[in-house]
Amino acid sequence: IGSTVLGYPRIGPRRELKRALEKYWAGDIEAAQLRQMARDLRRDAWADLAAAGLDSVPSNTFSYYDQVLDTVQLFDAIPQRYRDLGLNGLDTYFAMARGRDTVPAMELTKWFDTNYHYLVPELGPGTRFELAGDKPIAEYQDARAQGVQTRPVLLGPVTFLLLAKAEAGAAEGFAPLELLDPLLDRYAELLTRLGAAGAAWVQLDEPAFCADRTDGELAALGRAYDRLSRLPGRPQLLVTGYFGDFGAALPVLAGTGVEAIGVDLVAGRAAADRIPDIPALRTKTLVAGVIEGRNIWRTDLSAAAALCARLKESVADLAVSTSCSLLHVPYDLAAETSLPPDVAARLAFARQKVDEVVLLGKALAGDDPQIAEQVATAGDAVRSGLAAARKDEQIRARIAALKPEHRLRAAYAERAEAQSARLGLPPLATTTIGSFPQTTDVRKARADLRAGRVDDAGYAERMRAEIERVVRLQEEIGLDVLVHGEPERNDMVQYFGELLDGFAFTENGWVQSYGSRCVRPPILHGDVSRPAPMTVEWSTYAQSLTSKPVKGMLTGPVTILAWSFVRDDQPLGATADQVALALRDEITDLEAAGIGIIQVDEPALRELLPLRAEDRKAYLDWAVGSFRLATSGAAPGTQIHTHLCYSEFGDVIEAIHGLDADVTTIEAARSKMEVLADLASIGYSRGVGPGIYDIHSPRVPSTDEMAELLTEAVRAVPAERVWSNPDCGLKTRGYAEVDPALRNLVEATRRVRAGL
Ligand code: THG
Ligand code: ZN
Repeated sequence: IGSTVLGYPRIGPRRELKRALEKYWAGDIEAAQLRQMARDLRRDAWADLAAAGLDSVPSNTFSYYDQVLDTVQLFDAIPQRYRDLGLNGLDTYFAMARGRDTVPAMELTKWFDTNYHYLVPELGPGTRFELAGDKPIAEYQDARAQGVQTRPVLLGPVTFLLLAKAEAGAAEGFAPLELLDPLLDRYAELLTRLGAAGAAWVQLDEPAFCADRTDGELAALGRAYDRLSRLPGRPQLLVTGYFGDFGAALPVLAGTGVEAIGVDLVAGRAAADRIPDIPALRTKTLVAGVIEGRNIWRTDLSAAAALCARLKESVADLAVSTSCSLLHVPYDLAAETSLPPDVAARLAFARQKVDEVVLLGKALAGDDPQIAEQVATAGDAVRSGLAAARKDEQIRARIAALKPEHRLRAAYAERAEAQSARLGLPPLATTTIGSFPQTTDVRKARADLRAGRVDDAGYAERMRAEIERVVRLQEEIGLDVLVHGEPERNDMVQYFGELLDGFAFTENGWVQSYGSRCVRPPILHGDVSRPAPMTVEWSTYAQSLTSKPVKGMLTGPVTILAWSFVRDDQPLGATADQVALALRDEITDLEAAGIGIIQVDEPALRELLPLRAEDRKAYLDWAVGSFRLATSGAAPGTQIHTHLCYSEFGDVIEAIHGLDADVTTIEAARSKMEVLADLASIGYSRGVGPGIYDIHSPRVPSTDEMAELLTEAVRAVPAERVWSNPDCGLKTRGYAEVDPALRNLVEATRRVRAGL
């Protein structure tokens, strides 16, 4: 295999695929034009990777939406409700991804601990897999016609089944893994066809095995690859595990007939020490993932070369690779023109990581002194770049002086009394999560500021007008706790990053989040501090307009880290504490300006939870600790809220209690208030706002429906502690939906209140 990468970005260096997809969905271009655009993007990527000097170029890493959804379609595991639409293949695919008419989309969820989201396959005892498509074969052939011999990448069969859920109505106890044998029949068919088409290698991704797995699941992995490796006429097989330590999967795979195993030696560094102790690996190729695939720092190539040289002794052959697919980093540093030079000098995006892999591969293949020199220079550059990183002695001194009481508020009973006296809110107080719809006007005002078409004063004027409109609307609707609506914010992390020292921003550093949607994560490159208040002006303006309490809105330290590219030269917890101190100062300023309720959002708390249980306590300790550091400076009479979303919270329910917020609002509308029982089971005794209106759908919920959910909530939790709110921010919705939905919410609350 030599030198390779496990995957490459596909949205297009200038988000060409995003634009083409959105045009196609809007009916502005034909399918043929979309396909042409996609083909051009794939061809450009192959040509680039081959020209860069990779020994093995991956293919089938392109997707119109998601690689898991591709696998659903490839093996014809399309849920019946989408077949019934009677659409062609491409439109059936998009119907599964986005919904169509009255048929909602398939469930979207986090891809392991990344900010990428995949569509969850739905399988049942009656699912019949067929090799219905030829995408991997067609892409292989297309690359070959272009003169590039590629290695098709497939989602592995066991991970595919482990990521799937049982379809609605499947027999109790049915687990998708029961379908392994029939699925392997189809993988065998596909591998045979790829072999016949000329593919020398195929990559099968099994990242599910970097999380804890049962003995039965490990046995299934062994059985799967034992079987596939016995297939006559097949290509050679590379099986990869990433986002952590491949753990027990490593000896299991080494015991099968696969030729190569790819390990993540960045997130799963500890695996390196066990490799020499696995005798069966001596006959295998180790694809050493030493170039980090999900962060953007240059690699210390001297250290990586030393590690590879050592591991080479224990295996038949060693190939150099990225730790995971490069899908999770932006395309090309060369597209950036405004990064501070000292920060840019420390960075490697996807294209630069390819160069690192190639150089390292050459260094390991021979003893060219010039190559060795380049590797040594790269290592020196990383070390001197780190030495020159932004340092803030003041913030370091504050961190060093922290004591346990800095993470401790007054007792909840005392706080509850002080807050109730100050705020005087009714039971089932109504509020929203913070953002209001981002109108074209608001977006245009921000764009005008960026382009210099409006000055700071003119911009502030437009923002104040919007805030006033949103405050008046909330008063008229009759909400109890108001928000300013966040018109000034692009993204809830980017906004704060732009106002803090220690962050840098890209112009084109887009990373796919799901489908056509991308994020542009800020780069947290040095010590973090807050040069000036960040939100006080907007919140106090809103408060000046009304006698109702206005909630201040901040993003918590864990979420700021989760949605940024973060320095890797100190523990995440140390960086989180620096961010927390900046937020703590912001809260002090908001309090001084008269804001009595402050929400610190942590939607990504669950996202960074380590894949392996043994690592979770350490994570939750620093995550909860940083949130408490941010919020514990608040006076007892200041009500701290937090908001969580995007996931199942069962695994972190105790940590939610540990945050010690006065009120937690949480996604619950879709899960029918189940989260309340979870909270009750651990003795959660603070305020809770179980979202009673699912904002992820354009549907306007009726008063009856919301009253029913609220009634259910007050059955589980005393009414004085229950809040009435939507389940997430409203920025992705339009007023046509938000206006009636909030009116229904207020009406439903009045009704339930009256019956208390
Ligand atoms: N911010 C960040 N990460 C996130 C979310 C977020 N990860 C989880 C979740 N929310 C992902 N959801 C989205 C939702 C919408 C968009 C991206 C991720 C989105 N992006 C715009 C696009 O692609 O057109 C670009 C936004 C922009 O112009 O800045 O709509 O909220 N960091
Ligand atoms: Zn939310």
